[in-house]
Amino acid sequence: MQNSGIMNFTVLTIFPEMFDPFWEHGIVRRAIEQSKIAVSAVNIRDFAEGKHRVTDDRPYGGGTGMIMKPEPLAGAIRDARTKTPSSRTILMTPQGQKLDQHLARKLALLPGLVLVCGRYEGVDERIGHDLIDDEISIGDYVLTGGELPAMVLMDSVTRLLPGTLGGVDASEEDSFSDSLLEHAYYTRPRVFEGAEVPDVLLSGNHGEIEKWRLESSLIRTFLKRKDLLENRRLGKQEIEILKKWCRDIEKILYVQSFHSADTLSGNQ
Ligand code: 4HQ
Repeated sequence: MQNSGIMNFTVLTIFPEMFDPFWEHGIVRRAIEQSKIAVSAVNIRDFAEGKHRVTDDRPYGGGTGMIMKPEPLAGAIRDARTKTPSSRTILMTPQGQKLDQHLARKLALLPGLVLVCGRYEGVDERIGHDLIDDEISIGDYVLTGGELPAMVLMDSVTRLLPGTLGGVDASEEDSFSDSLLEHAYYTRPRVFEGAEVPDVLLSGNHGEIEKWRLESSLIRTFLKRKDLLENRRLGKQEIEILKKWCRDIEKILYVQSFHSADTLSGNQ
């Protein structure tokens, strides 16, 4: 299912140094060290002409703000594509397809990504015509550049590559964590400021622990993100748990129904 080769990330940006701390920490750093990913941040300015190597210019038609000139970007994209011909070129923009776990999983199957990071008001429209394969957004808010979106994308993709999460099997991801919220987690101490860890987690009964975790995931998703449940194909066990809640709630309401005569007569 997964691509067994190395994932190649090439970022095109006028601020390549922004990526150094990202490459140098945590799971991304380890993925580079273990050759699960290869990374490079290329300065678009290196492809700009003239003494001042200008990458931006004023918009035709007037108005405030600056636009990224097409020639340096085109040069940078063509150079990156020549070096990694099987890569897909993605422009980070609020106009793109919204990044979610499903899209991250599809991207993790590709051999390489060239991520184009705009600055200023955006890039010249003509860049999109044949130099960009896809446009991706990380959400409906406006940032000052595509660098943080590119890091978000690479981070979400890197942790999906086989062997990058250290011990955790990436296929565990596929089963349900994409459309249910995580269950509650606890670590030592057993009692923290008077609050105890649920007994079942100390029981050593792995079947019961798995059941508790699924129920914890379901209740958290139900309370905080109903939309995720509504868009989900529920599993057999999940349906059983939801039905149990329904029965429990109906029992509570059934008992209440005996009080209704009192309530109607004004006797709360
Ligand atoms: N940008 N998701 C780059 C974003 C953005 C987003 C604004 C992209 C500025 C120049 N990119 N332009 N949200 O806000 O991807």
